[in-house]
Amino acid sequence: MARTPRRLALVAAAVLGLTVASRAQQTLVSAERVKAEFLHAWNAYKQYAWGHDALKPLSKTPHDWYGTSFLMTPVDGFDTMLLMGLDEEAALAKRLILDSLRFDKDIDVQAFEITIRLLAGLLSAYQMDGDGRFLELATDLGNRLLPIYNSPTGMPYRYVNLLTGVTRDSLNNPAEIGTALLEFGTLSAATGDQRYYDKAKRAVVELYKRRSSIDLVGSVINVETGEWVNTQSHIGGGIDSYYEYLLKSWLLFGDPEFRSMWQTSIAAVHTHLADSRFGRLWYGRSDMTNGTRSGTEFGSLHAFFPALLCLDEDLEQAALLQESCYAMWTLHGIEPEAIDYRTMTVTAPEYYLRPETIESAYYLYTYTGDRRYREMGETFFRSLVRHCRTEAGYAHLESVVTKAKADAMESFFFAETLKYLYLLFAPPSALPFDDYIFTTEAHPLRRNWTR
Ligand code: DMJ
Repeated sequence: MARTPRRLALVAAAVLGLTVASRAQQTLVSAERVKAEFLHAWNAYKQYAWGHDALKPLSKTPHDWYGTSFLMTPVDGFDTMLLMGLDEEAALAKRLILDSLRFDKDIDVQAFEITIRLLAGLLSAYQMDGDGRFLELATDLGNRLLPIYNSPTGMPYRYVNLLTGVTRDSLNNPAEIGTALLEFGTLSAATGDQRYYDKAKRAVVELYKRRSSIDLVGSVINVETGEWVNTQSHIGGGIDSYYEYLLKSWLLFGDPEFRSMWQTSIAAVHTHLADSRFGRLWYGRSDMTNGTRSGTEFGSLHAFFPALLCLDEDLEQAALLQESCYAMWTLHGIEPEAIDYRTMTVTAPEYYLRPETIESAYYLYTYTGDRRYREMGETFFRSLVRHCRTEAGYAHLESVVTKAKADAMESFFFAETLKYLYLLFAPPSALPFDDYIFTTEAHPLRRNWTR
């Protein structure tokens, strides 16, 4: 039969239809497969570490950060279960949390980690589930954390005793100082008590005021004297989420001071930290005082930045940087903790089941619809299954070069890594992106939310 143009068009349409259909199927399967892997890890936690902070997946033993449990894994993982439609598992986790989570303990905790994992987890649980007991727990925790802000500058101490309110550690970093307002501000919105918002905001403003003349911040500052102790500037661990919360605080609360602080800061980051000398776009290390380049290390924690650039609607830069992150991931088949981008060699070989590159692929896919980012997601998923899966959950890697495993499974694997991977493959209706702002631990907080 002759192939008329119309027929050719029909054949093409049929082939295209098949391709699209099989792609849709693949996509569905991938979302379901992520969910199955979540269950694999969660069931292992249930079997070997129920009621504890986390599971050590190789020894199949529980781990508690402070010798007593704050239920890190169930609290961090709860909203992921809801998003995945794992309602029975979510109900089990909820009962455990409401029956046994208590904060009146004579223990010094690291405020940053407790805020991003527990306070954020409880607040998103409250918003998504609606049970007021989540808010009671969040309020109790927020009150116990507040003494961290009682420093002469208003910038927080790193540790606080949950029972006595005694604080310690006056040397702090921008990430730990500036990553609380999404949580504390949401607590203010939920309780009507403005103190949480005001104290967390003041800490950020005080830090921002101490930026250098070229608008950069350093790595370590003394919260009692306000003096910088380390002037190295970068966007990696220890500074990363300070930038993240400048932009997200503007987007979540509409407070114009944050828009202005973000715009000034991101301009300086692009000017003094971006580095395209070695064939790709990277963000390196410079001295905050004069912008002198002092290092070419880029790590897994830097890889949140393409996501942030998407939120800033800088898609071109985001896409370029994501390609660099992908090159880092594929260097040894799974992402190292850090590389030197000048030589493309590994400087820190561990993989801690981190989410940041996956988070950025999810944002880029959401903003562009480009299949490239789902393909990246397939690589990430396959690497995780191949190198980190164990009989009892997923394990960190001691080295991405040797692939030797380490006996840990961080709660952010449940809160972030698997959530972003799932959302990358799930239909957009799984979580209407424009209605939420994700905290740094991937807990979705509702925009325009009122009690
Ligand atoms: C998480 O606890 C948070 O994303 C934090 O901001 C830094 N990174 C870890 C996961 O890698």
